[in-house]
Amino acid sequence: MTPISQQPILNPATDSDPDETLDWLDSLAEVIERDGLARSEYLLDRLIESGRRAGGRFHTRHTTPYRNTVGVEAQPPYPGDLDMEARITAIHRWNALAMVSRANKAHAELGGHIATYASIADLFEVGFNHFFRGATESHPGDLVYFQAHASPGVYARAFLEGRLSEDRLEHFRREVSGGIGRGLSSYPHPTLMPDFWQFPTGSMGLGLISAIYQARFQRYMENRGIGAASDRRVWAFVGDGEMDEPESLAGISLAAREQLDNMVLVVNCNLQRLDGPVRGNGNVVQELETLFAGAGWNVIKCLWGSNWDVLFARDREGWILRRMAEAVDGEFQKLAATDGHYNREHFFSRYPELAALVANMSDHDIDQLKRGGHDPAKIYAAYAAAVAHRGQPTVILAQSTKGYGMGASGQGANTSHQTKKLAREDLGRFRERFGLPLTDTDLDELRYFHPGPDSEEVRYLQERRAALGGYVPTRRSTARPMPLKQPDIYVPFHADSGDRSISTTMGAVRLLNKLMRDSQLGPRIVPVVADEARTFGMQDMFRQYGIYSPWGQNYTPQDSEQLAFYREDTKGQILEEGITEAGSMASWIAAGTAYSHSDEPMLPFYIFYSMFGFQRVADLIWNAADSQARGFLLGATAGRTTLSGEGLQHEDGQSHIYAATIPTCRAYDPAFGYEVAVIIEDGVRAMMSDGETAFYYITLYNENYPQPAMPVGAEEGIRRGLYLLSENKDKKAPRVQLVGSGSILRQVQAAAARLEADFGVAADVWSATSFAELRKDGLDCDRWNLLHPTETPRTPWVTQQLSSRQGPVVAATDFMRSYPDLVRNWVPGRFTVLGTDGFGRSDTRVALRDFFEVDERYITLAALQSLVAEGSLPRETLDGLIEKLGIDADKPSPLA
Ligand SMILES: Cc1ncc(C[n+]2csc(CCOP(=O)(O)OP(=O)(O)O)c2C)c(N)n1
Ligand SMILES: [Mg+2]
Repeated sequence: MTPISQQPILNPATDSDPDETLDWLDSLAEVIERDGLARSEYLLDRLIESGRRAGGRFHTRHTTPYRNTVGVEAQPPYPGDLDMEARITAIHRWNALAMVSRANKAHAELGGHIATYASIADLFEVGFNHFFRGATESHPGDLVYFQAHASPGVYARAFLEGRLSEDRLEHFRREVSGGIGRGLSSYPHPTLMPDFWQFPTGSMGLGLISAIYQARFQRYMENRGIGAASDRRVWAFVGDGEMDEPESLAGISLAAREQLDNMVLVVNCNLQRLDGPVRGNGNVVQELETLFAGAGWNVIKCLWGSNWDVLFARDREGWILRRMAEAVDGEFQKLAATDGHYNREHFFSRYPELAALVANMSDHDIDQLKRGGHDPAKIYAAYAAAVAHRGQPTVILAQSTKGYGMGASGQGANTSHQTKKLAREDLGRFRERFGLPLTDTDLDELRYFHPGPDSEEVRYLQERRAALGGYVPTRRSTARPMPLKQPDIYVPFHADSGDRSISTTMGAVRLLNKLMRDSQLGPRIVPVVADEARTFGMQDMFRQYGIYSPWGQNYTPQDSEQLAFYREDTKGQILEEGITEAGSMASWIAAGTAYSHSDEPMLPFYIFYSMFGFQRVADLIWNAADSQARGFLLGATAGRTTLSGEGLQHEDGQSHIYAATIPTCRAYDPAFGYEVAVIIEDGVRAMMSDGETAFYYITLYNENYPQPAMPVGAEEGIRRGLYLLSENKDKKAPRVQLVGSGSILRQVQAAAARLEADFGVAADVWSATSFAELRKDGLDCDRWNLLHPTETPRTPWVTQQLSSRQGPVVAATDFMRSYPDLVRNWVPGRFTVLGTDGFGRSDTRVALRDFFEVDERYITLAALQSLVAEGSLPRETLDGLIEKLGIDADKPSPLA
């Protein structure tokens, strides 16, 4: 007979024959008893299979009971000195707590977190002592994505390792006042601690998606034969609350599909987030198990510590699991926040049989019952099972207690996330609980504790790290320079296109093709697309370079007869990510930082609909910048009026505004193919040869027009953001300076022609390849001038260029007016800006440019108005002008 406690609750309303149900259950119980669980699982699988053949759905649930996946019998012996490791972890716990508390004592505004590291300390430490491999000559080392706000614990460890001095701990979250480079960043930031942190994880959700695409990128490199193959692993530590971020889940099916068994994800299931429980009325562990198992991951639950083992062993009837299945996380949290007595009364006393199980235990014993995430033996068993597993990525759902050891000051409390100090009596209990050799004064003064480099603890920790290859995290901050010699590649793109009309997108794709054929640079290029390669005319690359797939191509593609067929290949170079801009960015980051994590400089080109770049994944781009990723982002089909037929959702007039917010982004809005070529050549030089920390964003258009030849000497201006494209030689005529960017530059040229022909006005035409670069230069000069008031002032490039010219300035672009407005401070004289503010809509280019008031007529109008305002033309010029230009002055405004 099945023990009553393990029987499902039979509901007569849904069970038409409870006796028959019990017969089946008894049979199953018998098989389990006689032949074991494996046999019973096998039989059930066969039953389900045959039921499905008969037409039944038989959806199986992806959950297992609320207990450890690795049973006691399968648990390997612990390879380390548990006692020693407990002492070391206790010291980290103390120093992390002291660091946050001291910082906040001195400056209450500084912030920091104690409770998160308190919950994840053991999960980190087992990794540090037994799993995370550092980079050596013979092994590239593992890649560890640390839960961001557990950073104090990682600093505390580095303090014991002798990598961070006490002075640096004192400057936690004070990265400026102590001198640049002396402080410790709040969260992992490669930009702020370039020799330490490898991966920024502080924006919740981005850590996991980045880690998954990193694991996939490692496979990609290996399959393409770049770098030596290795068993390097990617570890990611995330919070359970963080799993609600869409990006956290965005990569999980890819990881399973590509069988990324080089990936171990540890979810720190402390059941709490910032405000309260993650799933008060549910079970986050069970929910995540369903999601991950359903996606095809190997799921390992690490829920209970070793002192539960005897209870489970005694509980032959299964009362504990029954009780656990009833408890929701809100209750588990309360149990974590309370003492042994409360746990006895509220958890164990629900059933007499359950209460009997703990009858011989004192309240103190019950209080000592640990969760799996706080028991190194259980954690080790889970990690060992994870790294031994083949064919699937592994997720470890580790149950822990938020604010573990913080007592009434924060253990399991809804307020624990933001707690920055412990009450004095809780400090005392903390000392006792973790056996810390601290005096009362140490506690009162929150003194850091270092047992000394020759102490047993530090020697042990150093030996472990030495055995595992060195310190983690450690970041390689400089790239192996790639000496590139390929100017010939770019030169043909400086010529005109003759009679052919082509778009800048086409030009850029052609150039990319050429670069990929270069023997040095070619193999380093990683083209990334999110299901838009055909949109940008890249389909030929499918056959030539192949689409990466770890499976090669196990089918005959539909278009196999065609020249440019859809070719998948294990050595494929193109990352065709499908419709996931977030995934594509994560791939781009992995490739763009390969110079650091893999000592292999790679150059990713991610080409996308410009609207679905910054607008969609700006935070990942910010993360890329922090990661010091290098590469090209190509925002194609740019421009509010140039993409024309697509409308409000697709027509981008704002990405350059976003781009200008990123300090290391060099963003360009070129009009012509040669400008694209000069910018890409500059980017390749800067990022691959000179190791500059920057990435390039280039907007590309789909409007076809004849591409002119590059004016002699234009390169510097193209790179700096502005150059003179054409000059009107008429010295006597009233003069105006017309500036344009992207596809609207051609409207500017048309306006110049009309001004000359119809109004006798001389217009000089400028191409503004980057208002953002001009602005940086302007800000830089202003700053220098402000700080050096007695020295000869510096003049920004835009001022230098325009101040030698006469006449008011009019600028027009296919982006919002705030884009050219970026340079307003430094434009001498009257400056009028035309742009495409407002929601996009679909129509022809001609109609849209009229609607947004950026076609040549409006530019002409603005130029003439400026000249009249300056007195260079008579007032009468304006009479009848609107009608003459065919403009409807009372048309609806595009602004609203
Ligand atoms: C995108 C984003 N949103 C919000 C935050 C602020 N935040 C930091 S930690 C945190 C709670 C995290 O809870 P959980 O993931 O469960 O981690 P725990 O501290 O419980 O281990 C929040 C809301 C953030 N850092 N990033
Ligand atoms: Mg949490």
